[in-house]
Amino acid sequence: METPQVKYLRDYRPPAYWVDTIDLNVELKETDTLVRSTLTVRRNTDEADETTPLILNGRNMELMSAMLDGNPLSEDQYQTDAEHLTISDVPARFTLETTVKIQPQQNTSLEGLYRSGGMFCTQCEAEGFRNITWFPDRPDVMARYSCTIVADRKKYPILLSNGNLTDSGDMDDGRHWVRWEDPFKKPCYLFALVAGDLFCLEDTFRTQSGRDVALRIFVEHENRDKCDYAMQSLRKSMKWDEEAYGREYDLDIYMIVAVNDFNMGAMENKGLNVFNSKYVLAKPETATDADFWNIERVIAHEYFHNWTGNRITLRNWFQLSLKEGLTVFRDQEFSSDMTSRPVKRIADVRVLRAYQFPEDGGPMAHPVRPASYIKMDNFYTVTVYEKGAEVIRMIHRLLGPEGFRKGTDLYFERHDGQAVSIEEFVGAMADANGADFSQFMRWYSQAGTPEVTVKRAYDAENRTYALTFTQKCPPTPDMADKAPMHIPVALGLLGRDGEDMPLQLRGESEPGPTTRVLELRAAEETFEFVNVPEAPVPSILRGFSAPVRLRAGYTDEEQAFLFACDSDEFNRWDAGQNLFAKVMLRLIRDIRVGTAPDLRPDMIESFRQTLRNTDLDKSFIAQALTLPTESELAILMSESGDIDPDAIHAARHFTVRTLAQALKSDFEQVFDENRDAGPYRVEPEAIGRRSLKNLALGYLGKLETPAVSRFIAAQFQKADNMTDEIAALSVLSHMDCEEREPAIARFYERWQSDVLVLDKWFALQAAARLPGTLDKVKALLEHPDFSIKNPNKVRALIGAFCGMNPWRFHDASGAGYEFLADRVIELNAINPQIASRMVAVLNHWKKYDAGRQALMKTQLERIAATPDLSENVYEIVSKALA
Ligand code: B3K
Ligand code: ZN
Repeated sequence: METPQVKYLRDYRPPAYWVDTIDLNVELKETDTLVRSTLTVRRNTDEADETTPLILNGRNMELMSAMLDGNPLSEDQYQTDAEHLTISDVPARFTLETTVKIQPQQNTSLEGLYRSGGMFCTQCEAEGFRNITWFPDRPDVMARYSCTIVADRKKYPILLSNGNLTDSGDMDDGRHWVRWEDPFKKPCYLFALVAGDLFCLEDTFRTQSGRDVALRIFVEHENRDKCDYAMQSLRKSMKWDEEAYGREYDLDIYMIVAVNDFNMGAMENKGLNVFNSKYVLAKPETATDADFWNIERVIAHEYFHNWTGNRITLRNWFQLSLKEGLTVFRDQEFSSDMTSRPVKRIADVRVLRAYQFPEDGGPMAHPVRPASYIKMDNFYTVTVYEKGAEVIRMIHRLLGPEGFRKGTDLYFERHDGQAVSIEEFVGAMADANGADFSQFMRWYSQAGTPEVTVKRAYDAENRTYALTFTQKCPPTPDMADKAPMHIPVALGLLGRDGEDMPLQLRGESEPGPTTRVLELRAAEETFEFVNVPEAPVPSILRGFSAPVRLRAGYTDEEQAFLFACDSDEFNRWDAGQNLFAKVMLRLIRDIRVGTAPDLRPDMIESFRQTLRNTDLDKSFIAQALTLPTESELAILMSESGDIDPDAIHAARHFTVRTLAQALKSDFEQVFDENRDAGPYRVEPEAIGRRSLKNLALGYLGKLETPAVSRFIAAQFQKADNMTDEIAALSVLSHMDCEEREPAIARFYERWQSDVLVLDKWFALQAAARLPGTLDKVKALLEHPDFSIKNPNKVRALIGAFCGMNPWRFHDASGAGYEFLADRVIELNAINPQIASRMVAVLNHWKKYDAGRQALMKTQLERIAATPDLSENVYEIVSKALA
């Protein structure tokens, strides 16, 4: 294998040739699909002259013919290699027509044109269009598209592409054709094509200016009863973007197609989104509250891309966060408005800390705008997406909602129809507000999670309170020394009565609001408050105002106090999590030295008070009483030594079980009080009740008595919705009881024809804490409903075992590691994107004890030595081993 080439941001040059229009003619067949493409090409005279060749990208295709301005190119007029078509002598303007033969039926990478079940579909982002035809496959080449699709009428009655349907007709050989024209210029990664026999749910949306847009959701016929929620979510998203950002939809038709085989969540192709069916299909019997919430979120995300990503797109792939960070921020705000703001914030920060912080501290650490990559697909990361959204959130916090809106208005006005970079976005924010973001830009270029330490000093005599902040960002593989960041810290001060104090900074004539945003810019800075009547407890980083690690030096008592009364719900939750984490880290220490673990009565009491607090939102209580997971504890443990998965599991298990024993009757009562009275509804109040009820069930399950397992099995039997059904079954799945196997079997019997529900069935068995789980997972690989070619199945079975079951995966024998490496090697040949996602679990191997390190390293080396290793896997593994 040749050493893969690294691409650098600093090497970016605009294209030598523009493509103004592309007309595609795609003849779909079971074998040998033909793609004819006609490009109108124009030299970019700023970059190129008559000596500059035209270089197009392409792979896995057979060139049948090429014509320049209508004249066939002879073989000496062009060269091809595995990835390029080079034409040396071209005029300043010309048309180029190429015809290629491709094999979508053999495409298991699910990039470019491929088959999913009985249909054809495409995925072009990031660089899949080059699997369809010869083209300058880069986002700064924006062209007008037209596309004629020809296919068998019976098998593929529905033929879709971007834009508007302008013509169609029948052929006398049983085929038909449809022509689509997209009036908006776009980069090729937004091209899409779908062909199949699909059911269509139709609706319309009237925009704020009074235009009617046809909304169509296409699914396999058997799923016709599972599209309503997705449609409702789409309508809500369209309305929200008009209200929150003044953004209206621009085409007369918006289409969503659900496919079963899909590498990620969904894709925002212009006017024709293609979705993983998991984020479209739902009804109460088959989808959980979390599924409904995710559908609404992903539908919104892809819709919002129409302005942030499609109309204004990326100059190059390094700018990915320009569309992804911004669009994630937008979908987070949308979800907050649709559900509960604090609960949504808690859920988002949980993800950030559990996945992004470790990424920032590991071998794949990269800035929100990466400076280099080997394979772009490896950079669709939590850093680019979630940390990118945090960076936008900080801009929003610094400017306030109105200033932020002024900034987005200017951004849309200035750059509509362009391919731009992050500077243009931040520049519009700065210009619209007269703000200075020059230091702030370091968030885009410095990787690593900054650590903010706080020292506090109360002066009783002068009634002043000083907070001294120091910040430092740990070195990452790409950069040793980091400059200080511009960090907004939202802060409140609580008096002994638990109330917020009015805040008056030195130099101010009167107190301001009870939450203030302090802006850190230097490595060390002190802020002094005056007229502070008593020593306060500070509530720092309210709402998680910056993606940093906070070291506030709280005592247990202070944390318990904040957990009981902070008016900022995020910090209230966070105080509880920190307290529980600290308690469990101490238990881990005790367990490792052989001291009998013990849980302090005040911790149990503080837990009980929150459980029974009727003033709090139930979803919030459920979040507050979900203890940090084993993975979260592993991250914390790694800050001061090697991760010990056995001790972590033992400590957490002990904590949950002790709480369950001490609060058994409270949990039983909470369970009873929160049963659903009426039919299932997807509404915040009902979701809150279910989450609290199922939280109680989870704790009760840890009692592991025959009475409890009978009770849980009965809940499983009785459940009339998937949220309750799967909650009960997953509690049972961890229990060594006689009800377990029959329940798992019954679930299969009931749902064997629903592929999405079966994903849950696979995942739950893979996540079971029981011994023998790895053998079960291996056996399930052979199950007729499992397929290694289907990414959802891979994530459900292999992903759940390796990612959600850390205790069993990190078994000291190394069997889990060997299992993962076998699967990665197998997937490498089938679907490199999924293989590289899976192998990333091993990125943190250096954080474990010497024994496990050696075992993981052996497997990484074995993967690295695999013949025909894809660039995707190579990049992850070589960085992990470096
Ligand atoms: N833009 C797509 C992700 C494409 C991933 C390509 N490997 C989904 C999204 O973020 O909306
Ligand atoms: Zn996106």
